[in-house]
Amino acid sequence: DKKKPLVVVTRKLPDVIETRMMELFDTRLNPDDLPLTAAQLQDAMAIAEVLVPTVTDRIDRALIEAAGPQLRLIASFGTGVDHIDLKAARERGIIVTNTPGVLTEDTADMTMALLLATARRVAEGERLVRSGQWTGWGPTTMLGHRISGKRLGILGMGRIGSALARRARAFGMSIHYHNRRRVHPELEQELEATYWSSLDQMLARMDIISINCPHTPATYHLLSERRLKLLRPHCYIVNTSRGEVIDEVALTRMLSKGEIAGAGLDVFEHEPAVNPKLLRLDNVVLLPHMGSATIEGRIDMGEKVVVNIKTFTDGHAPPDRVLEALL
Ligand code: 8YV
Repeated sequence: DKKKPLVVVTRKLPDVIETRMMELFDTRLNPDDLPLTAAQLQDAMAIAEVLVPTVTDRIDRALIEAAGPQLRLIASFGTGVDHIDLKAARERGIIVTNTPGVLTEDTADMTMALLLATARRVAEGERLVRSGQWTGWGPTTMLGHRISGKRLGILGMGRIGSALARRARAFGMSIHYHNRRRVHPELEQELEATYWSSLDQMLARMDIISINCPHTPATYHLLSERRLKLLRPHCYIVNTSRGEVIDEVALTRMLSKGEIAGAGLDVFEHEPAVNPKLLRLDNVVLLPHMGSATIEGRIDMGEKVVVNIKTFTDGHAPPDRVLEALL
């Protein structure tokens, strides 16, 4: 009987997943639902053959270089891999996997929820009722903006971007997108999506912008101050990707000056810290990184992690290997 691989899991995962991991592997769980400190992460990487981190674990070059030689696989619980230094991992011969596909629909749903909440002032209205300050219906009170007939500009037309486009079509929006590569003509046709090779030109013509690209060195502050200034003042921004894709300081300043109409943000540049100036604005909807937070999604993600570990430790190529070049 082959020795079971030592798997260290950094966060509390759904019970069914933890049970499955305990059956299959020599698994060390983290019973406290608290992120590990860098020192604890380093200890974990000194003994683990497989590490299962999440977005809250910053696995930088120093940690990877300090890892024990037995560490062969980082099977991340999540799709975004910007918390892992992929280059350092490759140099050390460590394989990285993620969990793509299973959180596409949930994240697209949450993007739509944020888009509606922002344009139709859902959170603001809810705050008004709860505050006891609501004095009754008025023909000109709590007016938001209609979303049907509006132009949605999707930055990053991958799985989540396409799922968002399908939903937005059903809400009567017209779909525009910018991507490094134009998508397959069949997909473009299905989504009735207009491709903009120039991000700047697209930004200047949209009513709502949604960020759906990964955070990579190439997309860091892709919405820079200069680009944010291209937006028309009635434009809304929705972000369920990563905070780092937008210059949050510039965004906050422009939102407070009314140079951008509003923003729905599920992610922030320095999570879990949120710019205190954002907290004071009424034209923003702020969520605690819950785009993929469904019970079903978390179990699906866990199952993907299990399959990646099992396949790899059985000596085969894991299905969700992350290749830097494809990011
Ligand atoms: C998860 C996410 O909450 O998958 C991602 O990239 O941002 C979220 O779905 C998180 O990554 C879990 O590690």
